[in-house]
Amino acid sequence: MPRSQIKPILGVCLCTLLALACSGKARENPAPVASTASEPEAPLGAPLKATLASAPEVPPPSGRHAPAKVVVELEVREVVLPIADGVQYTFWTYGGHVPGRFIRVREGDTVEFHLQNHPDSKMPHNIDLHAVTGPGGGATSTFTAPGHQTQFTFKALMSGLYVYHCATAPVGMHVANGMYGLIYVEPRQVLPKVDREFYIMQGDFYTVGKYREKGAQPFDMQKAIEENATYVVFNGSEGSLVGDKALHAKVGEKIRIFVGNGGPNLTSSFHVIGEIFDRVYTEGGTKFQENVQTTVVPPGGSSIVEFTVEVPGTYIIVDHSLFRAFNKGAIGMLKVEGPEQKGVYSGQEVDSVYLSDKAQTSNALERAAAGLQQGTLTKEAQIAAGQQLFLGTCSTCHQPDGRGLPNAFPPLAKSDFLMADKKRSMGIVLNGLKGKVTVNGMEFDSVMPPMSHLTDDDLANILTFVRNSWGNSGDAVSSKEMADMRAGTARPPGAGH
Ligand code: HEC
Ligand SMILES: [Cu+2]
Repeated sequence: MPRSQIKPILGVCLCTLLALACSGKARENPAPVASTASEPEAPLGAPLKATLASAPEVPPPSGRHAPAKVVVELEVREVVLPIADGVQYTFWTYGGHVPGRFIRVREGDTVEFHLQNHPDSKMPHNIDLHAVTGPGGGATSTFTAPGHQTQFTFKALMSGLYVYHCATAPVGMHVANGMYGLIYVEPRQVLPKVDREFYIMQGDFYTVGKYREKGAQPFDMQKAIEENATYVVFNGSEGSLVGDKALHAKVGEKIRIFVGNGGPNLTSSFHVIGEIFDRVYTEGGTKFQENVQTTVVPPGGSSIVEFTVEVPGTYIIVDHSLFRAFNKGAIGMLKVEGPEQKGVYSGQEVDSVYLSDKAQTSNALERAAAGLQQGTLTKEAQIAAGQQLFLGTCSTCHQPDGRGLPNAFPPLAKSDFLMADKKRSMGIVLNGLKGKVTVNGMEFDSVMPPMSHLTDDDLANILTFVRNSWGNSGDAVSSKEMADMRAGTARPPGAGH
């Protein structure tokens, strides 16, 4: 806040203190509040307990026309949760999930904040709320050891959508483990009512294993320092807003999304494919911009976007830095139901290939991952997982039915070339292929890019699927075989790993 506004408040506080000391009459004469307040200060009344919400839910509007005393209780928990199918990560959370619970108060409220650190925690934590005016945003008052709780009180002087986060050293690591959330301070003049409000917060994560490498994945400090994210996701995990967990709305409804970015490193280019934001309260502040395609949300920053859904269908929510969306997890979905609006949009439904394997929450992938971990992986489970992965990875070129496209992409269905040499096919997916090949009597002279960014088990599952579909029949390819192949061949220039 501008200095010029802080001073008068400090002045008022000082006067109040003096008045208290001299007359003891402060109770009957509540201090006139701050120059920022356009309404007269009403008595706060009995304290209210804040209702918090877990993403993608947002707590209901306060509905109040006067400030109140609001009590917020937030519990820090260190929990193991999936960050992707079959990949576990130890998140440090405000309330058990990433992002932290959504807090909603009103401008002028006095917030009594309680931070609890669960006894099972291994680390001390604190909280810095960007909505707080005061040193550390609360961090200096809330250093909380495991099994302890702390308390401080602040006045929500400024309306807006604010990030809160942990500020315990190493701060970057606490934030990288998921310690962030949003607090919305409603303006005195509330925003117009909408049909649905959602909470989406982006974050980047750094694991020792590569993207989708199965099992428990520890935090990688060096990757975090280099800002080389393994995952970039909405609401704490890949797939948190996809398939069964997609957001829902009806044609004609007005949607408001409270967007946050916990970072710690990457600035989000928040975009909803096929929509234009009617209004964007840039950086979560009071002014709005209209007719916006993509809004920038920096780490430790926010944005409030509003739009009306005119046409039914599935809208894909992305960070428009697209490799993050398609190769690191930053994809969500908004499913809109209702009558067609051919005048606005006539056309095909969303292309499932484009959505790739993210279109469904994938039990097949989970089952295969669990099987691999427990040593019980069957060929059938590999085929099921491989089918899903094939749709996301290979089918754009080789086609969903494996028949390829003449003169462009060779067939995998009944491919004599594929089935003649298992090892060669493993080498092709890992390292790509270029030059003349003859498949089923047809000649191809093109380039297939290396697929080495995929994990060994994903590649093994895909090949097992391909080698046992569309009339092909062969043995399974194991993740071990793929690993040996990877270790035994130099990566060509441009390949991922
Ligand atoms: C960007 C397009 C593209 C993608 C994606 C792609 N391929 Fe290919 N693939 C090709 C092309 C082109 C060739 C032929 C290369 C040549 O002419 O030398 C090929 C050749 C092959 C061959 C050998 C020829 C045959 O038909 O038997 C196999 C096996 C194969 N691809 C499997 C896969 C698998 C499995 C995936 C997914 C992991 C995949 N490809 C992804 C374009 C692609
Ligand atoms: Cu912390």
